[in-house]
Amino acid sequence: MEDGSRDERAMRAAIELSTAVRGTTSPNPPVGAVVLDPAGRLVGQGATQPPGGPHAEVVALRQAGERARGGTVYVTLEPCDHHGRTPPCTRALRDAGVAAVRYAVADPNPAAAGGAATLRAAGVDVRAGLLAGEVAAGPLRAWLHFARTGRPHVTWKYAATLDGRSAAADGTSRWLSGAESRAEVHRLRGMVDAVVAGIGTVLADDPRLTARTPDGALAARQPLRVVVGFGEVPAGARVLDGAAETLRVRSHDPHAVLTTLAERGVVDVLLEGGPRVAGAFAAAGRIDRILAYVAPLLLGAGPAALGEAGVSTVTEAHRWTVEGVTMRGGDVRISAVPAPR
Ligand code: AOF
Ligand code: ZN
Repeated sequence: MEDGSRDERAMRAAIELSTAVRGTTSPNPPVGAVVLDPAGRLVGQGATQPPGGPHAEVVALRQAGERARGGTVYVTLEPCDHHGRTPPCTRALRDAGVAAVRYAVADPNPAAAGGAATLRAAGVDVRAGLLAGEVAAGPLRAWLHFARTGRPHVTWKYAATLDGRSAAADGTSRWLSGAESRAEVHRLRGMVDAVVAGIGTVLADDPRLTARTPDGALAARQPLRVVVGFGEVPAGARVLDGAAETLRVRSHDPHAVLTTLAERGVVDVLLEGGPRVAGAFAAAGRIDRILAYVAPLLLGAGPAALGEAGVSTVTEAHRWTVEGVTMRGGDVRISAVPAPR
């Protein structure tokens, strides 16, 4: 077997394992690991367990047992070198007698970093950077942002028509985007730590903000539902249906909202509007990614997805870079990140 493709295949398996535990590990990163024996056979797989539980490498090494000796471990994050809630993964790797470690991205957490150097000093063949771009833009994106800034990563998701409207003149907005877009948004809700909406949206649309399967059943994992802004949530509102935990944050201020969420260990946030809250987050520079679902409809009247965001002339526009455009059924999905300044 050619080594490059074997390496990539093993790291892709680790990425899949990490993606599957997204939303269950915060404030720790969702990490994936696989172990190949000296003959290149897959002998162990693992992903980060909820906080306090073992890290990905430890889960994978336990599965591999003696078969890990002389083998290679592929892991999406540099193995930790610290004794946190669990012993260092560098020690587990040495004790297992692995010959080589391939990891994707370095650990930016100063307390845990240094794993590569420690393993090299112990005679392990260590290489960094395998599929680093995919990991940094994918499963570890939110956590890397959190580790570097101390703030949760915010994805603002919205749906709009071709003429840029997110509701009709009478306020109706249900079923703007197609089934495939909606299914994707539900999968996303099942992967993030929290879904945030403003009280205005709760009053106008009565959303549930839960993750559901296409047939309407609740997904196995639910995000924390967060309603921000002043005013009372009516007792019969669907966000209070008990299907998931709901947190009230009596503030519109993005800094206050994100500080409250960070204190609860929330790393990955999906912001679902409405226009007022989205505008406040945009004005404060607290949107880290936009996911726009543009549906091939025209309304000719009705509000836009984004409200007042501190822009009065075009030179003050917030500038974004499109990182991907894909079709979702008949809709266009645009993913964008803040333009470099
Ligand atoms: C790894 N493998 O699967 C994860 C790592 O409190 P602890 O002991 O669980 O340590 C948390 C830190 O360890 C976290 O901030 C990050 O730097 C690293 N996470 N490291 O080798 C893993 N989840
Ligand atoms: Zn570790």
